Amino acid sequence: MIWFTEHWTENVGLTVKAHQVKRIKSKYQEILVLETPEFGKMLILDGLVQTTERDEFIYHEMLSHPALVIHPKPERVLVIGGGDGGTVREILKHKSVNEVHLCEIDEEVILVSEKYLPSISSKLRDPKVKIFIEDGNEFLEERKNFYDVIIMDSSDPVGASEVLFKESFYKKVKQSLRHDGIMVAQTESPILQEKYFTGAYSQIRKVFRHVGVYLAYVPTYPSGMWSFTIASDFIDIKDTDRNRKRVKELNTKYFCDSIYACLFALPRFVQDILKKS
Ligand code: SPD
Repeated sequence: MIWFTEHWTENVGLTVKAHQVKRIKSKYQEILVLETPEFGKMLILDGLVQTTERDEFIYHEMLSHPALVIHPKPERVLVIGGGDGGTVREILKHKSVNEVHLCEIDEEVILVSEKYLPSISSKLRDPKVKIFIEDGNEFLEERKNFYDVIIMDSSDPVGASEVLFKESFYKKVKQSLRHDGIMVAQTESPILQEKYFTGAYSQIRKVFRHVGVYLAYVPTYPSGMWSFTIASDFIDIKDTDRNRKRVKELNTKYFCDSIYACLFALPRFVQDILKKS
Protein backbone atom coordinates (compact mmCIF):
# COMPACT_ATOMS: atom_id res chain seq x y z
CA MET A 1 0.00 0.00 0.00
CA ILE A 2 1.10 3.56 -0.74
CA TRP A 3 -0.37 6.96 0.04
CA PHE A 4 -0.88 9.03 -3.12
CA THR A 5 -1.52 12.76 -2.97
CA GLU A 6 -2.64 15.04 -5.78
CA HIS A 7 -1.64 18.55 -4.79
CA TRP A 8 -4.66 20.70 -5.60
CA THR A 9 -2.86 23.86 -4.43
CA GLU A 10 0.29 24.39 -2.38
CA ASN A 11 -1.79 23.92 0.75
CA VAL A 12 -4.48 21.38 0.01
CA GLY A 13 -4.75 18.08 -1.81
CA LEU A 14 -6.52 14.77 -2.25
CA THR A 15 -4.84 11.81 -0.53
CA VAL A 16 -5.80 8.19 -1.07
CA LYS A 17 -4.42 4.89 0.21
CA ALA A 18 -3.80 2.70 -2.80
CA HIS A 19 -2.11 -0.24 -4.49
CA GLN A 20 -0.07 0.68 -7.52
CA VAL A 21 -1.39 -1.29 -10.50
CA LYS A 22 0.66 0.21 -13.35
CA ARG A 23 3.13 3.03 -13.81
CA ILE A 24 4.74 3.92 -17.14
CA LYS A 25 6.42 6.88 -18.70
CA SER A 26 5.02 7.58 -22.16
CA LYS A 27 6.51 10.03 -24.64
CA TYR A 28 4.29 12.72 -23.11
CA GLN A 29 3.66 11.99 -19.46
CA GLU A 30 3.72 9.64 -16.50
CA ILE A 31 0.68 7.34 -16.56
CA LEU A 32 -0.30 5.81 -13.24
CA VAL A 33 -3.13 3.44 -12.38
CA LEU A 34 -3.95 2.94 -8.70
CA GLU A 35 -6.46 0.64 -7.02
CA THR A 36 -8.21 2.35 -4.13
CA PRO A 37 -10.84 1.05 -1.69
CA GLU A 38 -13.33 3.91 -2.13
CA PHE A 39 -12.86 5.00 -5.75
CA GLY A 40 -11.82 1.74 -7.43
CA LYS A 41 -9.14 2.14 -10.07
CA MET A 42 -7.88 5.68 -10.71
CA LEU A 43 -6.13 6.98 -13.81
CA ILE A 44 -3.54 9.64 -13.01
CA LEU A 45 -1.51 11.60 -15.57
CA ASP A 46 1.55 13.51 -14.37
CA GLY A 47 0.21 13.40 -10.83
CA LEU A 48 -3.30 14.67 -11.72
CA VAL A 49 -6.36 12.46 -11.26
CA GLN A 50 -8.18 12.11 -14.59
CA THR A 51 -10.86 9.63 -13.74
CA THR A 52 -11.87 6.95 -11.26
CA GLU A 53 -14.15 3.95 -11.63
CA ARG A 54 -16.42 5.23 -8.86
CA ASP A 55 -17.16 8.80 -9.97
CA GLU A 56 -16.25 8.89 -13.68
CA PHE A 57 -19.90 8.76 -14.75
CA ILE A 58 -20.58 12.19 -13.30
CA TYR A 59 -17.88 13.94 -15.31
CA HIS A 60 -18.36 11.97 -18.53
CA GLU A 61 -22.15 12.31 -18.57
CA MET A 62 -22.08 16.01 -17.77
CA LEU A 63 -19.37 16.72 -20.32
CA SER A 64 -21.17 14.88 -23.13
CA HIS A 65 -24.94 14.91 -22.83
CA PRO A 66 -25.91 18.59 -22.54
CA ALA A 67 -24.33 19.51 -25.91
CA LEU A 68 -25.66 16.37 -27.58
CA VAL A 69 -29.18 16.99 -26.31
CA ILE A 70 -29.19 20.70 -27.18
CA HIS A 71 -27.99 20.03 -30.75
CA PRO A 72 -30.95 19.33 -33.10
CA LYS A 73 -29.44 16.14 -34.55
CA PRO A 74 -25.82 15.32 -33.69
CA GLU A 75 -24.38 12.91 -36.25
CA ARG A 76 -20.64 13.52 -36.32
CA VAL A 77 -18.88 14.21 -33.03
CA LEU A 78 -15.23 14.89 -32.17
CA VAL A 79 -13.58 14.34 -28.80
CA ILE A 80 -10.22 15.99 -28.19
CA GLY A 81 -8.32 14.23 -25.40
CA GLY A 82 -10.45 11.68 -23.56
CA GLY A 83 -8.24 8.67 -24.32
CA ASP A 84 -9.76 6.74 -21.41
CA GLY A 85 -12.93 6.40 -23.51
CA GLY A 86 -15.55 7.54 -20.98
CA THR A 87 -16.75 10.41 -23.14
CA VAL A 88 -16.93 8.21 -26.25
CA ARG A 89 -19.03 5.70 -24.31
CA GLU A 90 -21.54 8.41 -23.38
CA ILE A 91 -21.70 9.90 -26.91
CA LEU A 92 -22.67 6.51 -28.34
CA LYS A 93 -25.84 6.57 -26.21
CA HIS A 94 -27.26 9.09 -28.71
CA LYS A 95 -28.96 7.22 -31.55
CA SER A 96 -28.46 9.99 -34.12
CA VAL A 97 -24.66 9.80 -33.78
CA ASN A 98 -23.12 7.72 -36.54
CA GLU A 99 -19.48 8.80 -36.37
CA VAL A 100 -17.27 9.59 -33.36
CA HIS A 101 -13.72 10.78 -33.88
CA LEU A 102 -11.36 10.62 -30.92
CA CYS A 103 -8.21 12.70 -31.20
CA GLU A 104 -5.82 11.74 -28.41
CA ILE A 105 -2.17 12.75 -28.45
CA ASP A 106 -0.94 9.88 -26.25
CA GLU A 107 -1.75 6.37 -27.47
CA GLU A 108 -0.47 4.91 -24.20
CA VAL A 109 -3.44 6.49 -22.36
CA ILE A 110 -5.78 4.50 -24.60
CA LEU A 111 -3.83 1.25 -24.22
CA VAL A 112 -3.56 1.54 -20.44
CA SER A 113 -7.25 2.41 -20.13
CA GLU A 114 -8.27 -0.55 -22.31
CA LYS A 115 -6.25 -2.91 -20.14
CA TYR A 116 -7.04 -1.57 -16.66
CA LEU A 117 -10.27 0.44 -16.98
CA PRO A 118 -12.53 -1.68 -19.21
CA SER A 119 -15.80 -0.28 -17.83
CA ILE A 120 -14.71 3.19 -18.99
CA SER A 121 -12.96 2.30 -22.25
CA SER A 122 -15.38 -0.42 -23.40
CA LYS A 123 -16.68 1.43 -26.47
CA LEU A 124 -13.40 2.65 -27.92
CA ARG A 125 -13.39 -0.09 -30.58
CA ASP A 126 -17.04 0.40 -31.55
CA PRO A 127 -17.40 0.48 -35.37
CA LYS A 128 -18.69 4.08 -35.18
CA VAL A 129 -15.45 5.21 -33.49
CA LYS A 130 -12.31 6.27 -35.31
CA ILE A 131 -9.21 6.97 -33.25
CA PHE A 132 -6.58 9.50 -34.32
CA ILE A 133 -3.30 9.65 -32.42
CA GLU A 134 -2.58 13.29 -33.09
CA ASP A 135 -2.21 16.69 -31.50
CA GLY A 136 -5.74 18.15 -31.24
CA ASN A 137 -4.59 21.61 -32.19
CA GLU A 138 -3.10 20.39 -35.48
CA PHE A 139 -5.88 17.89 -36.15
CA LEU A 140 -8.49 20.67 -36.43
CA GLU A 141 -6.57 22.44 -39.21
CA GLU A 142 -7.53 19.69 -41.65
CA ARG A 143 -11.24 19.53 -40.85
CA LYS A 144 -13.27 22.64 -41.52
CA ASN A 145 -17.06 22.87 -41.20
CA PHE A 146 -17.14 19.18 -40.34
CA TYR A 147 -18.49 18.34 -36.87
CA ASP A 148 -21.88 18.80 -35.19
CA VAL A 149 -20.40 18.68 -31.71
CA ILE A 150 -16.80 19.04 -30.50
CA ILE A 151 -16.01 17.99 -26.94
CA MET A 152 -12.77 19.01 -25.21
CA ASP A 153 -12.02 16.29 -22.70
CA SER A 154 -8.63 17.66 -21.83
CA SER A 155 -6.40 17.48 -18.82
CA ASP A 156 -5.66 20.63 -16.83
CA PRO A 157 -4.18 23.60 -18.74
CA VAL A 158 -0.55 22.79 -18.04
CA GLY A 159 2.02 21.29 -20.42
CA ALA A 160 0.59 19.84 -23.63
CA SER A 161 -3.00 20.81 -22.72
CA GLU A 162 -2.28 24.53 -22.19
CA VAL A 163 -2.90 25.36 -25.84
CA LEU A 164 -6.40 23.85 -25.62
CA PHE A 165 -7.51 26.72 -23.37
CA LYS A 166 -6.49 29.57 -25.69
CA GLU A 167 -8.53 31.84 -27.98
CA SER A 168 -6.55 30.68 -31.04
CA PHE A 169 -7.60 27.10 -30.33
CA TYR A 170 -11.29 27.98 -29.84
CA LYS A 171 -11.19 29.77 -33.21
CA LYS A 172 -10.05 26.53 -34.81
CA VAL A 173 -12.81 24.66 -33.00
CA LYS A 174 -15.36 27.10 -34.39
CA GLN A 175 -14.05 26.64 -37.93
CA SER A 176 -14.31 22.87 -37.60
CA LEU A 177 -17.93 23.02 -36.49
CA ARG A 178 -20.85 23.08 -38.91
CA HIS A 179 -22.86 26.32 -38.80
CA ASP A 180 -25.19 24.98 -36.08
CA GLY A 181 -22.39 23.16 -34.25
CA ILE A 182 -21.84 23.20 -30.50
CA MET A 183 -18.62 22.94 -28.52
CA VAL A 184 -18.19 22.06 -24.88
CA ALA A 185 -15.06 22.03 -22.75
CA GLN A 186 -14.18 21.02 -19.24
CA THR A 187 -13.11 24.31 -17.66
CA GLU A 188 -11.77 23.49 -14.20
CA SER A 189 -12.86 24.44 -10.69
CA PRO A 190 -14.37 27.86 -9.94
CA ILE A 191 -13.21 27.52 -6.34
CA LEU A 192 -9.62 26.33 -6.54
CA GLN A 193 -8.74 27.21 -10.13
CA GLU A 194 -10.57 30.48 -10.66
CA LYS A 195 -7.95 31.81 -13.07
CA TYR A 196 -8.15 28.78 -15.35
CA PHE A 197 -11.95 28.85 -15.15
CA THR A 198 -12.43 32.54 -15.97
CA GLY A 199 -9.56 32.41 -18.47
CA ALA A 200 -11.27 29.69 -20.50
CA TYR A 201 -14.68 31.39 -20.24
CA SER A 202 -13.41 34.78 -21.39
CA GLN A 203 -11.50 33.26 -24.32
CA ILE A 204 -14.53 31.24 -25.44
CA ARG A 205 -16.72 34.35 -25.22
CA LYS A 206 -14.41 36.16 -27.62
CA VAL A 207 -15.08 33.50 -30.24
CA PHE A 208 -18.71 32.33 -29.86
CA ARG A 209 -21.98 34.26 -29.73
CA HIS A 210 -23.83 32.04 -27.24
CA VAL A 211 -21.86 30.83 -24.23
CA GLY A 212 -23.06 29.11 -21.06
CA VAL A 213 -21.44 27.64 -17.97
CA TYR A 214 -22.76 24.77 -15.91
CA LEU A 215 -21.43 22.80 -12.95
CA ALA A 216 -21.32 19.28 -11.62
CA TYR A 217 -19.99 17.70 -8.45
CA VAL A 218 -16.96 15.49 -9.15
CA PRO A 219 -15.57 14.25 -5.81
CA THR A 220 -12.02 13.49 -6.98
CA TYR A 221 -11.42 16.78 -8.84
CA PRO A 222 -10.06 19.84 -7.03
CA SER A 223 -12.69 21.11 -4.56
CA GLY A 224 -15.30 18.80 -6.12
CA MET A 225 -17.05 21.70 -7.85
CA TRP A 226 -16.32 21.33 -11.56
CA SER A 227 -17.23 23.57 -14.48
CA PHE A 228 -18.09 23.03 -18.13
CA THR A 229 -18.39 25.75 -20.75
CA ILE A 230 -20.65 25.20 -23.74
CA ALA A 231 -20.85 27.46 -26.79
CA SER A 232 -22.36 27.90 -30.22
CA ASP A 233 -22.58 30.65 -32.78
CA PHE A 234 -26.00 29.72 -34.05
CA ILE A 235 -27.86 27.81 -31.33
CA ASP A 236 -29.06 29.54 -28.19
CA ILE A 237 -27.64 26.86 -25.95
CA LYS A 238 -29.33 28.27 -22.83
CA ASP A 239 -32.80 27.25 -24.02
CA THR A 240 -33.15 23.98 -22.13
CA ASP A 241 -36.79 23.59 -23.08
CA ARG A 242 -35.61 22.00 -26.27
CA ASN A 243 -35.37 18.24 -26.79
CA ARG A 244 -36.34 17.29 -23.23
CA LYS A 245 -37.75 13.99 -24.44
CA ARG A 246 -34.28 12.92 -25.54
CA VAL A 247 -32.97 13.32 -21.98
CA LYS A 248 -35.56 10.88 -20.64
CA GLU A 249 -34.49 8.28 -23.19
CA LEU A 250 -30.85 8.31 -22.07
CA ASN A 251 -29.53 5.60 -19.80
CA THR A 252 -27.61 7.77 -17.31
CA LYS A 253 -26.87 7.91 -13.59
CA TYR A 254 -26.30 11.65 -13.00
CA PHE A 255 -27.59 13.68 -15.93
CA CYS A 256 -31.39 13.68 -15.91
CA ASP A 257 -34.38 15.86 -16.84
CA SER A 258 -34.35 17.89 -13.62
CA ILE A 259 -30.64 18.67 -13.98
CA TYR A 260 -31.17 19.58 -17.64
CA ALA A 261 -34.08 21.90 -16.78
CA CYS A 262 -31.85 24.03 -14.53
CA LEU A 263 -28.54 23.30 -16.22
CA PHE A 264 -27.41 26.93 -16.19
CA ALA A 265 -28.45 27.71 -12.61
CA LEU A 266 -25.25 28.94 -10.99
CA PRO A 267 -24.42 29.88 -7.41
CA ARG A 268 -24.25 33.66 -7.00
CA PHE A 269 -20.49 33.72 -6.39
CA VAL A 270 -19.91 31.91 -9.70
CA GLN A 271 -22.17 34.38 -11.50
CA ASP A 272 -20.16 37.20 -9.94
CA ILE A 273 -16.83 35.68 -10.99
CA LEU A 274 -18.09 35.34 -14.55
CA LYS A 275 -19.44 38.92 -14.66
CA LYS A 276 -16.01 40.22 -13.65
CA SER A 277 -14.11 38.12 -16.19
N1 SPD B 1 -8.21 17.90 -12.75
C1 SPD B 1 -8.57 16.89 -13.65
C2 SPD B 1 -9.30 17.37 -14.84
C3 SPD B 1 -9.39 16.26 -15.80
C4 SPD B 1 -10.35 16.47 -16.88
N2 SPD B 1 -10.26 15.47 -17.91
C5 SPD B 1 -10.37 14.15 -17.51
C6 SPD B 1 -10.42 13.18 -18.62
C7 SPD B 1 -11.33 12.06 -18.32
N3 SPD B 1 -11.91 11.50 -19.48
